[in-house]
Amino acid sequence: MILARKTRYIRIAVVLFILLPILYLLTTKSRTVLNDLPSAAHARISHRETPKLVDGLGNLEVQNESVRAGPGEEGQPHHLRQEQQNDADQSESEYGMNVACSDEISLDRSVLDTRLPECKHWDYPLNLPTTSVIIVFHNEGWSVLLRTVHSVINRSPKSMLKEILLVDDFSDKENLKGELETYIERFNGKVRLIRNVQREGLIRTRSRGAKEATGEVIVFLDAHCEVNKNWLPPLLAPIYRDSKTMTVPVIDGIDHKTFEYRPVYGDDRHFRGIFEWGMLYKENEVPQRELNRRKHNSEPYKSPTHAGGLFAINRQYFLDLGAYDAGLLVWGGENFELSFKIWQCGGSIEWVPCSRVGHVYRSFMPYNFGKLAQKKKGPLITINYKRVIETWFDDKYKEYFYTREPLARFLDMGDISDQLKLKNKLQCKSFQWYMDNVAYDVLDKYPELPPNLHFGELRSAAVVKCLDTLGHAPPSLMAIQHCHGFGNNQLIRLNAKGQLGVGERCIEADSQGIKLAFCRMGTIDGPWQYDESTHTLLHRVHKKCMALHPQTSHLSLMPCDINNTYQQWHFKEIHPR
Ligand code: UD2
Ligand code: MN
Repeated sequence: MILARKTRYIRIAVVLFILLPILYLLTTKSRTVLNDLPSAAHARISHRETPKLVDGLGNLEVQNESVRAGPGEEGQPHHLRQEQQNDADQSESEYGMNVACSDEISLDRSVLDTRLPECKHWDYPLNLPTTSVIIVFHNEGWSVLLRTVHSVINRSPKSMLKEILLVDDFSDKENLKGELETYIERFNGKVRLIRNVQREGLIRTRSRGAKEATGEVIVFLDAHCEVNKNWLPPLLAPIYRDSKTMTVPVIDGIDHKTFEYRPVYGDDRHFRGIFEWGMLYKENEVPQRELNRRKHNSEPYKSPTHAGGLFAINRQYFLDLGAYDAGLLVWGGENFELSFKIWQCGGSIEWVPCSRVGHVYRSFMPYNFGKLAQKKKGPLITINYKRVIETWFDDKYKEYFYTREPLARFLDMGDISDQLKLKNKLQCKSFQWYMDNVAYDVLDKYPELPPNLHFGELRSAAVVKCLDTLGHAPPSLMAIQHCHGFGNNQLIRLNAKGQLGVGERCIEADSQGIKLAFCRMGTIDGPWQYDESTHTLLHRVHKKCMALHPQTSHLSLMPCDINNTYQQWHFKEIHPR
């Protein structure tokens, strides 16, 4: 009897011994904070399992994040006092953003959670790959750069964040020199700093960062970002399942004057990266065909390209792709190079709605391109585009680029034989394959371009002056100016379907005069007809001709008079200088 009771006690003790730790684990799970995850050994979710949408909160959601008070918390705008206006103006002209405002906001401020509500309910694998976050910078504002660092430290799971690698692209601001080394000591080695010994530009600097990084995955961020809640696991999960997938967070806006953190899209619509034929980056609503492939609205979707700055990729895969083409200089086009390379050579790009990162879009570019640009003839960004399209486009598509950017034909792009060798070695697919299978929405928005009949300056026969946009944004009146021969705002194109334009903009006419306008989406034609013998420009709809007012220099449509020199125009081809 006594013995029986004793064994019952032992049994109860054994059951409790087993049950209590389980109970403990279950209750503490809801207290898990992002920075304090169970180690991989305890992970319930296996290696390459697909993330699951769960009823409760997802396994990596932070609960009860402490609420702080102070300027800019929750991503609210911060307004400086009237007497600080000078500091604000000064820093805006130095950095293209109000660093004086940023200086008053905590480096650890909270941001608005801009994710779809569903995003909180994903269970991600707990043993995702280790990550190096690479931040390249050139003369960035101190508090802006460091808030980027702090936000990554604060909002990334410790077990996944191997390091933050800061790569200084030869900044010359004093505080970014010795002081920065001292500051990052507080992160006990988690934040590493390396410096270029000469200016390399952001593209080469990123490639260097990738080589120096030690994480399995690398994530690039601009030096003026703030990552949002639980931003990292959703970026890593698709890469863990397929190391040839590159992932891109959705980029929210941080106001360059007030540092307000704003969601980029108000509702749950999704956009993806495309381009027009002059290689301007564009975003387009994700086609239904792509949306339908997914089960949940917060799941990643495929995208032809990306804006450039913010993305995650398996480090070895990036290096196997040759990192960025080392012939691309300073800024621009590297986003396309990497995108075409990935897609055409067997990888894929996914945008991840549940990963949000804020980025400060500056009012202007505060740095110049340094010595790297001086060595080059012609605009450096167009040279970059030319390298990219000459490597990755098929001939038919190259023509669209040269039709939109006629001067690019004459630019020296340097040697691309290494790029072509790589393309061959990796047995990459054609651009036509990419257009048919990946970027199938590009031609809907930007149809194939008819060839140009003329491009160059459009000179008046009456005065030695040229049509000029004055750099104004459309809609705006066109003007007449001294001909400078550099193209730019005076580079006018007329295509075989009567479209007169400057760059991606169109020249139209109404009762106010001759105007620069947005070309209607998807249109490649226009109302103009140039008469090669009389040199008049007829507007076929209004049945009048482009005319210059002899006294006011105003441009408008007038009843055609072929003998009036103020209605006669000559295209003069120009070559880049
Ligand atoms: C966009 C991208 C940017 C890059 C660029 C095209 C986003 C949000 N931003 O322009 O990442 O892809 O397009 O190349 O998608 N920097 C250097 N050395 C330089 C110049 C810049 O290290 O010579 C740094 C700079 O401090 C910043 C980063 O590179 O951290 C990107 O430069 P940006 O912010 O001027 O480029 P952005 O956002 O206008
Ligand atoms: Mn930027």
